[in-house]
Amino acid sequence: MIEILDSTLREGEQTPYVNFLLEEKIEIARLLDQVGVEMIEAGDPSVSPNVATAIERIASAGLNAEIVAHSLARRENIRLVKECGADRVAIFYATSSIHLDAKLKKTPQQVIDLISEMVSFARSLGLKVRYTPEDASRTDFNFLVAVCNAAIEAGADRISFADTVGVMQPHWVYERIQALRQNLLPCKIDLHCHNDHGLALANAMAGIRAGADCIHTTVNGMGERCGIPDLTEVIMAYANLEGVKKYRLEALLDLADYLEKVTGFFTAPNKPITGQNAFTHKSGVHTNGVLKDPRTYEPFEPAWIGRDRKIVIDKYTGKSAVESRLAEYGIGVAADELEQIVNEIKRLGDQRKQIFDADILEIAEKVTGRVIDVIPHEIDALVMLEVESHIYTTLVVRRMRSFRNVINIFEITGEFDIGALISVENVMALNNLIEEIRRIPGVKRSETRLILKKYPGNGKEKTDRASSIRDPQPQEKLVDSIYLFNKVQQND
Ligand code: HCA
Ligand code: CU
Repeated sequence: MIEILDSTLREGEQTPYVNFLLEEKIEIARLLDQVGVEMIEAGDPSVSPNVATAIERIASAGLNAEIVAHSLARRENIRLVKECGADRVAIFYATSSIHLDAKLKKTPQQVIDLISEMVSFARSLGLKVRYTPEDASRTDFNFLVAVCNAAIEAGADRISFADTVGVMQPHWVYERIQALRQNLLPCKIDLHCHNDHGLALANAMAGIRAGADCIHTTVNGMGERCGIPDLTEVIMAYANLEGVKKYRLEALLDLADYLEKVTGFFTAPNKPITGQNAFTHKSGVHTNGVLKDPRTYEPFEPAWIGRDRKIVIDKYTGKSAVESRLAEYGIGVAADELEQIVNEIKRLGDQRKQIFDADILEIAEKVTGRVIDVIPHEIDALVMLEVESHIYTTLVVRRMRSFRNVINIFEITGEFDIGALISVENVMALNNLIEEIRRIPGVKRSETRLILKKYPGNGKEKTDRASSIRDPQPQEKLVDSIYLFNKVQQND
């Protein structure tokens, strides 16, 4: 049975430009504990007072997970770990000749002596000890065995096999872990696999197959450079492919969202499981299959992880998807009408137009000649925000970008500082999103306008949307198409 050590608070905070606040760390630890990970690596207390305090607070929070603190192989650092109240110290010290020659200037025997001494010292303080041979994957095998066995003899009960620069392959990890198992004294083996070649999760799974015990993860796969395996992917891969059901799935989405929100580190839409497109179907063939039986194009029920299936209507869409979308509104159309509606959708799609439910209803109205008097499920709205004068507008923009339903954000001139185009499934979701937006620190006032209809304008956008977000052009106008709005909410 696998174990998980989540290192969002240590490896994850080594993600470029990511730093957590104290309260954020405590919230992350709490959510990780809800998921049921066996160990939480809470940080290295020598990094900064914030890190040390966070470890202290997390260690005394009464969580079920074992609290691990990272440490260099130095007495004063190990003592700090003890003072923070962590259950375990993870002492790391590189073992590859590249690191020994270039960075540490130590001989193999000096390393063995130092590790024995530091592990014994940590044990004398009453700490459990993991020893990490950093860059283990590029370390001479016999030396690796010697130094790990020295650590185990001195009292370490875990070894973390670190593929520090992500150069392993699954078959290779399998052989190496099997060989380690045969040569190491009794201990648990952790796998710390970096994702530099996109193989981190595959490598970790191969290592577990070969007899290792534990996988290191971070939320959203954060970490130095390309990070390490994503917590949700590890849990879902083991749940679905290996039948491991011991972790609680409910908090996983919250964790992924929360991390995006507080770090501004956004995951790609095609990211497995938590990515925006993970359960969205587009081509006619796929949507037709999914509407008949979702198993045709889904590896598992999205509801298992609290997500919804989505079907995109655009030029790839077939008749069955459009028919089913209209049926959701209680609208039935004749076969020839359906064909005309689909053709019109394809025509619009060819113009690269994004098609909302409001468009489909309008097309259906034109084609059938009947009045269709229903409210679209998908609601688009413009949210305008005024920001407190002492707060940088971009800070609020960054928060806004972390919400899944925010399509576009603009810094603007005039009465409001920010305008955002949002798209949600229903009125309740709209209310919730507005509530969340209003809670963003620095937001003074918000005003929301529902979009009833939208029309393509005659002009062309000067920049693509993504680049206008990254690099706002003051002369860009908030609205690039004409909208008719209806004011729904105003607050101070
Ligand atoms: C690093 C250290 C480490 C340690 C892994 C571990 C690595 O280089 O920052 O202690 O299990 O990747 O080797 O993260
Ligand atoms: Cu690492």
